[in-house]
This record gives sequence, structure tokens and C-alpha cells, in this order.
Amino acid sequence: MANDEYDAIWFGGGAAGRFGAAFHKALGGRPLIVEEHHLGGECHVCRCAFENFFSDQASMAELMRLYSGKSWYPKIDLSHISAAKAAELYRKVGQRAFADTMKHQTEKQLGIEVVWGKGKIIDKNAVEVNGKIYRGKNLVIGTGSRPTMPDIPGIDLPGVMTYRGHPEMKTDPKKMVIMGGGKIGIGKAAMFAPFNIEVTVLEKYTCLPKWDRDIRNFIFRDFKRRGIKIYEGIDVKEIKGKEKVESVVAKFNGETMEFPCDAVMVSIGLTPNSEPAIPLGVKIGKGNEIMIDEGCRTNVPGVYAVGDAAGPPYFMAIARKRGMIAAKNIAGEDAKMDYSFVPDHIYVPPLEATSVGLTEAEAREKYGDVVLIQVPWGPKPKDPKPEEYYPGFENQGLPVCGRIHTLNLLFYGQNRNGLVKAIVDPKSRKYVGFHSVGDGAKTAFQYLSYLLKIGWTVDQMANLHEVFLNAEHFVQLSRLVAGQKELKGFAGQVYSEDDF
Ligand code: COM
Repeated sequence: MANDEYDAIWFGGGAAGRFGAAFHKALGGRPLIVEEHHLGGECHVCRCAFENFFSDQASMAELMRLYSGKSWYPKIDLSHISAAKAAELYRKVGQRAFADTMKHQTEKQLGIEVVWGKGKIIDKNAVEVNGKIYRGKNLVIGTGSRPTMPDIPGIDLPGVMTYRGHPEMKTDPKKMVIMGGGKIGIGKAAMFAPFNIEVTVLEKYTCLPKWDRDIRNFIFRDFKRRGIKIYEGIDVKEIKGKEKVESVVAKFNGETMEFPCDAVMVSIGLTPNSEPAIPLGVKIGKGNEIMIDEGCRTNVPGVYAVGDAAGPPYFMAIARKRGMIAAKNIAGEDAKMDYSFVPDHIYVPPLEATSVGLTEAEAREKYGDVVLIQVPWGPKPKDPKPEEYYPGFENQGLPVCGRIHTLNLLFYGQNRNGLVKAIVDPKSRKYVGFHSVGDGAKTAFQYLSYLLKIGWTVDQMANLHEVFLNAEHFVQLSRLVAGQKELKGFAGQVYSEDDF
């Protein structure tokens, strides 16, 4: 029997299980992945990879509309624009391409054993798949999460979907209500609107509550200009319709409001898929998550939980790193998760927003006075003129450059090409937060999060080599002020609250 025993059975081959098993094997262990559908979990089906693809499609649509017939651009006929067609392309090509690549990389390139089929956990050392029992010294649960669904009438009506249904869409809605203004909901709003879909976001509390005020304001100001409606403090009571969705009914300021629509996107949160682990006696938290310690261990010796199944933060890097930490501990190390300085990111096509560390408000609370290194700053011109130099242009600050179109966004007078903001504690001269809305800055944030962690200073930043023009500008902007004995930075409020 000993030869048949794996060092660990990785129950679920999503981001956490796949990376964990790979790390485990690299450390000299013998892992087995049990996977029912495809390796890589929901990422390439309907989450990260799909959103990357779809937000590119939405950016194209939005930019075509913006440039059509202007300057040297031809008039572009947008009457056949279709979100459903974009989704179809991904379904037919993208999902398969990613699934095959994940399989090839895992099984062929890395040589990891995978048993395909629906697994049943027998006990902490045995999993049954297709009638066969597989034995392991350890068990790692990586069963992911699912969309949280509100218990309201009409939730099962055709036309109600979640992020899972997005790549499955076959027709183009005309009016969509998005329930929930968190990261998923706000991203979806920005992705659907360019396809001639009238989008309304209904958020029970506050949209993007954890984001820096200036970044939120930038996004919502842009939404307003694009006709995307946002209601905060609104409570959805019912989804109405006979055969399919026809409207959403909600309470707002004590009044009942009805929003006609032919599609509803539910994005009120995620629920961990902890159920398969319950018979093992693992502790389950209030949010349905499998409770783990810093080493991804559950309360049952030899049973670990990784990825979304272990609860927030729901972020690819955390899922994969939980897999890595579990692998190390199975291999006999004493490794711990580090949840500090985890970046956050949203696609808001044609731009993207990225953030790490403290917001300005949090930094002021912790450090008192803080220094802002930020562009653009100052009052924004109300009515920017396309293709013209206009008074107030200087208040755009430096243009934020990512990919080709970000300068275009500035020169077409849309006043929307981006915003970068670094927050510094003037006493220690250390950064405490970085925030950006622009294009292409997310790559830099992988490294900025590490620089924050090691206590990087303005003076050290000034010594880096920027590859100019770049999407985030933190190097050159820091160098402009780093000579000051008493750090002042670029100060200034970007938008006042009534700007959006
Ligand atoms: C990416 C999924 S599509 S994974 O994290 O590489 O497994």
C-alpha cells in the first residue's frame, strides 16, 4: 500500500491547488491533484483571464466610439457591436486554449499526476474518484468559491446572471442592472457599457469602500460622463418578470423604485465552497470559509485549505501563495502566509485601477500629516475640448502613459487619461501607499508592493531608472521632490465631491 500513498492529495486543481501541487513536487514530494473539470479553476473560464480578455474588448469598443470620425480616424460603424459575440469568441477559443495549456503545463511539463473526475472525500487520508480510492498522507482542500446569491424573489428568473454566466451570454441585453458595487460589479459595469448596454449599479452600502477617495472619484466621474448610473444606499427587494427579467425593485431613501431591465448581474460577494470538507470536522467560519492558521492548516491535523475555500482576500496571488505555503508545510517547513501589502486591481476599461498599501484617509489617521506625490492635481477643467489646447489643460498634470491610447484620451479632451498617487510619511520619507488609475500600471504594482514592505523611501526611488514614458510615473515624480530636506511633495485635492 505504501507505494500507492501520495504525500498529499490536492482536492481541486484551481490556482491554489495547481500551484501548491507544483511547489510540492518541486520540493521533492509526491502530490496528486483531483480535478473534476479543468486545471486553473475559474480563472480562465470566467474570472481573471476572461476578464482580462473581455475588458480588452470593451476598451476597443469604447475607444472606437471615442475616436470615430475624429482627427484622422475614419467613421466607425458601431451598430454591430456585440458583447455576446465577444463572449462567444472567448468561449470557443479562449476557454479551450487556456484549459489545454493548463493541462499540458501541469501534466506534461511539470509531470504532476492528475486524476480526472468528481472526487469524494472518504476521510482525511482517502479520496474516491471514479470508484477508485486514492490515499494521501495529507489532504489539501482547494475547492474555490461561488457567487453569493441574495434570497429575494425572482433571483432564478432567466436573465439573472453572475460572473459565471458572463462568458455564457448568447444575446446582448439593452438594459442591465448590476447588483453590488464592489470590485466585480464596478468592473462589469465598465465592461458592459461600451457595448451600447445601459448600465445601472445598485449598491446597498458604498461602492469600492476600501479604495482611495481620489481613485474612486476618478472612476465614478468617468462613469457619470459615460452614462453609467450608480445608486449607493439602495436595497434591492425583488427581481420582477414573467418569462424572464423585466425589472428590479428596490428601496431608496424610503421610496420604492423600479428599474426596467432585460438583464441582471448579481455581484454581491463570494461564498467559499467549504462543504466537501465539513465531514472531516474542519472548523467553518461565519462566511462559510474553512478556517486556517497562518500556515494554511485547518484544525484537523494533516488537512490544509487553500485559495478561496479558505476565505478572503479573494485574489489570485493569495490563492497561489496559500498553495505554496501549504506545500512547504507539508514538506516539513514552518511557512506562514504574509497578507501585508497585497495589491488590488480592477479593470475599468478603457483603463484599470490598481492600489497597494494605505489610502490617503488611512495614512492621515495613522501618520497625521502625509505627503502626496500625485498627478494630475488641482481643480479639473469642467468642459475639456477635444483636439484643442484649452485653458485648464495644465491641470491635467502629466499625462499618464500606458499603452498607446492613454495620451489619446488626454488629447481628445476626455479628461480621463489617469491619475497616479503615492502617499509618503514625511518623517521617515517612506511610502505608505500607491494608487493608480491608468493603463498598464499593474505590472509595476507587483514590485511596488514589495518596496512598500521593505520600507522603500523617496530617496531610494529617486535613484531607480525609469523607462520613460511609463504608466505610473512614481520614479520621476519622486525624484522631483526628493532633494527637499523637508519633504513637501505635490499636494492638492484632485476632485471635490460634487465633481461627480
Ligand atoms: C490561470 C490559472 S488561468 S492558474 O492559477 O495558473 O492555475
